[in-house]
Amino acid sequence: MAESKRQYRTVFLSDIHLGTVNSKTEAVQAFLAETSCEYLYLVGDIIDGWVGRKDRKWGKDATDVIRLALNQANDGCKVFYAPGNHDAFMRRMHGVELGNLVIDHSFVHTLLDGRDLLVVHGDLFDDSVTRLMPIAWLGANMHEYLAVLNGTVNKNRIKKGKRPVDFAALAKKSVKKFIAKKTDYEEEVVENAREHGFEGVVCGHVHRPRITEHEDGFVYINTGDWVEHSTAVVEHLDGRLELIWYRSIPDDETVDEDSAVRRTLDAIKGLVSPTKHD
Ligand SMILES: [Mn+2]
Repeated sequence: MAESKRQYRTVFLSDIHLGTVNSKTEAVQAFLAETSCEYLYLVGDIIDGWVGRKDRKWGKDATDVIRLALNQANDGCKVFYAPGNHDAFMRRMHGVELGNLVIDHSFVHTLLDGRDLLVVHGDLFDDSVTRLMPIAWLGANMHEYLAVLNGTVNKNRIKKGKRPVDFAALAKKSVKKFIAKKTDYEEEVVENAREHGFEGVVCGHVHRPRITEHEDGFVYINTGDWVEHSTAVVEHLDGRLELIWYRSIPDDETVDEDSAVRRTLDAIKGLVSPTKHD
C-alpha cells in the first residue's frame, strides 16, 4: 500500500477530540494511514481530557489514532505536538523530546518558501474563553500562557535580531484588553503573530477550517477539526498550501458522485454556518 500513500512535506491537524463520541476517528485513522510526510504538527485538542463530560467515550479506535500518529514518528517523520485547552494536561510535558516526537506549547515552522509560521493551538486568543474565564483559573494558567509566548516568540525575535519581549509586563495589559474588548478570533491571532514578527500562523481551536493569504504574504491557517469537519492543512512537496476536506483514496479512479455531492454540501455548510465549540 506504500505506493498509494499521499506524500506531503508537512501536515497540520488539530481538534480531533479523541475520547468524545463525535470524534471522527475512522476518518482520521484512514487519513493518517494514507499519509506520508516529513513534518506532522498536532495543533492541540487531539485528546479530549476534560473529565465529567457526558459525551466521553474512549475506545480502541481512539487509541489507534494515537498509534498511527506515533507510527509516523517511527517512519522518520518529525512529529510536533502543541497541546490545546482540551489536552492541557499535556502542556506539563512541554520541552519533552521522545525521538521524533516533540511536545511544546508552540513551534515555528519554516515553509519551503522561507516564511516562518507560528504554530499554536490558539485558545489564548479566543475572546469567548478569555472573557468568561474565572479569574482564579486565569491566575493558575497565566504562567503557562506566558511560557507559550516567551518560549517561541522570543526565540524567533532573537533569531531575527530583535529584542525579546517582556511578557510578564504585557500580561496585565493583554488580559484587560481581552476581557474588555469583543474581538474577532482570526483578527486577534493574525495581529498577535504579526506583532511578533511571524509571516503566518497555524492554529485550530474554533473549528473553522481556512487558509487566508494576505496581500503582503502573511498567511492565516486554521486546520479545522475532526468533529464537525474532517479537515487538514498540508504543505505539498512543492511548497503549495492546501486545505484538505478529507475523503479516503478510492479503490479505482471512479469517484462516487453521491458522496462527492454530499462532501461538497458539507463543505459549503461548514463555510456558511461555522460552528464554534466550547
Ligand atoms: Mn481548543
